[in-house]
Amino acid sequence: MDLSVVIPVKDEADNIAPLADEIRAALDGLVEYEIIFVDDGSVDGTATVIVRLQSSMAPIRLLRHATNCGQSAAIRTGVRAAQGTWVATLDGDGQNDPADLPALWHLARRAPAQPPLLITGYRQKRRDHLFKRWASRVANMIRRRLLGDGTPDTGCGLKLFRRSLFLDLPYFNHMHRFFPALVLREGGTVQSLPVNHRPRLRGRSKYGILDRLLVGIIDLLGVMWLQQRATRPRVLDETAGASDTIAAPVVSVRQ
Ligand SMILES: Nc1nc2c(ncn2[C@@H]2O[C@H](COP(=O)(O)OP(=O)(O)O)[C@@H](O)[C@H]2O)c(=O)[nH]1
Ligand SMILES: [Mg+2]
Repeated sequence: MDLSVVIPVKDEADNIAPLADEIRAALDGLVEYEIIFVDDGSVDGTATVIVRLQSSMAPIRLLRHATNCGQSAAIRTGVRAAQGTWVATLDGDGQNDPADLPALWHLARRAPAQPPLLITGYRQKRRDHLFKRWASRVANMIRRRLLGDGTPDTGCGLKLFRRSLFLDLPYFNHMHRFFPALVLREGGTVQSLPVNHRPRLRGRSKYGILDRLLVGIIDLLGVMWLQQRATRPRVLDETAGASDTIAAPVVSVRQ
């Protein structure tokens, strides 16, 4: 299968059906794909809505966490179960626009296998409250300066990458906000693509600004540590025996 669309959801019952419709409209006939909803301990009937949808609309899969474990854990569960060579992620609240998926897919298809590519959405016109937009801009600025990941918007839920790339990345809670830095650490490349962003029409935001900021500082320090400890050995051809010249391993200190 070409593509798995992984959508982490926590209490998004009213957003599931419209989102699935939009994904179908964007991808039907373009690519062989599946939709994987990862329900992360919702208590509003999200899973029931998805099961109902499965009977009328293929190919939708539902994975469930017994308790709420967070968005990164849900993405990881979805990616692990994905059958696609490529994985696209989307927020489950309808703020990302599935109509952007084809543009990401066309970019991915033209990309060489090496170095591995992460395509990440860039919400140039965010449709959130003023304070959230401001907090996000400041956080993005600090992160970009400290991590040197060259990415204007790491918080955008719309991303596309090879499944194998994700599985090579270190995992921790909230790691999905640091994809670009973690991909660069693996020797990959990151391309930002301007995408549409829409206001949340149904349901409520799950993240407070302050809690995100506080945990973000700890995560930032953790990712800086990961960058310092990165090594990327150039593995020599196994069949070459002792004949190949042994070169020093490539050590990446900072991107
Ligand atoms: N799996 C999982 N997804 C979550 C959790 N919290 C939020 N999400 C999902 O992450 C996406 C973005 O969350 P949202 O509340 O809209 O954050 P905001 O857009 O930054 O205000 C939505 O798809 C949510 O359903 C969580 O604890 N677990
Ligand atoms: Mg949202």
